[in-house]
Amino acid sequence: RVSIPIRAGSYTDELVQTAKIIASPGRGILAIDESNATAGKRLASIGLDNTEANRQAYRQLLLTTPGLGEYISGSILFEETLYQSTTDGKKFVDCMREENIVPGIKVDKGLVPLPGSNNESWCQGLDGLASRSAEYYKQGARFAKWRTVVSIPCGPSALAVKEAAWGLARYAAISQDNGLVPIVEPEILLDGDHPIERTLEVAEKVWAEVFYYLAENNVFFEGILLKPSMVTPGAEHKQKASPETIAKYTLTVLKRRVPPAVPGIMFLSGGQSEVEATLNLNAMNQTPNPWHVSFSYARALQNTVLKTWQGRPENFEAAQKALLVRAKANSLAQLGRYSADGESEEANKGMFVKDYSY
Ligand code: 5MM
Repeated sequence: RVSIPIRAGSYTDELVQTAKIIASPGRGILAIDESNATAGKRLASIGLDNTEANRQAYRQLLLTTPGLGEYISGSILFEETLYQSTTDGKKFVDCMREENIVPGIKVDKGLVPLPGSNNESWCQGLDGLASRSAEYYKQGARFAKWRTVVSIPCGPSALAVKEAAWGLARYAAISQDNGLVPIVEPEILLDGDHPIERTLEVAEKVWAEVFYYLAENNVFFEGILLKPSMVTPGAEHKQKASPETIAKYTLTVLKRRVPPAVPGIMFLSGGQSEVEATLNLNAMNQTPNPWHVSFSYARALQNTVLKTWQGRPENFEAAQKALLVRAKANSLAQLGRYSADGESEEANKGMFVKDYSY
């Protein structure tokens, strides 16, 4: 047995095991951890009020989709959802376990302005994180997520990058101490008119700092997962990049900065259309990678589901089918076998929102 030179607390084996299940072939993460404010925006887009009952109904639709576990290995929940049940009284976490889907939990407390920076933000949530994490573990969560953002047009300033990296590293150490595999998510926002080379440069800087502080905090690399944004030109750049170019630049950054001890890279979709996000992931899996390269999409898995559902009971099954279509497409992309032939017009619509830092 290889000795472990760094601290991983008493959960070492379990963390490795959890990360392996999540990073299993042909599967990825369904991110449904929208905070209540963000969930309200999604519900408003189909004319529904932001009530607990509507949030529960929507999450029930997603989490009770028959056969979902074939393509989805984990799902990130907002705290409210972790404690909720179906209308028949079955806990959501039990529905997930039956499909071999690992329950995850968003543990950050969201973004606030970072004083002293160039209009940038930082992520809150370290206070009380150890006790909250222990409680989430008892409720059935086995992995955690902390999303912070970095803005290219705002700099990024050295202060903002350092703060983002340090916060992620402290969170990761605390999560591992409490048996949760931390997903490390420094989202580099798509905003800006810069070329892809500039995104590459910023991503290299961000990941260098993140790994520096992860190591300084004795985080156990075999027991983490990453959630990077793909390396693309800024959303307002004059030229779009092909999936092959995005894959080339993204993998270049990762190969330069991420040790192969990390088991899985689970990309966010960041406002790309459903089809774009799937094509880009597929391009990344055309050649073998040192890690499992997969998805942890929110918008790129949910957009057509929401549009199909419209909050109407008669559309419930059709919406679940729409989720399976997206989940299967991304499963194929994880295996490098996806083709966009026959994709709907809705799935091709971009979802970019300027300054997505709330
Ligand atoms: C599901 O949204 C997550 C929580 O966002 P808020 O704190 O803004 O409510 C978010 O972290 C999400 O998991 C990632 O941004 C990835 O989502 P996309 O839509 O970029 O794939």
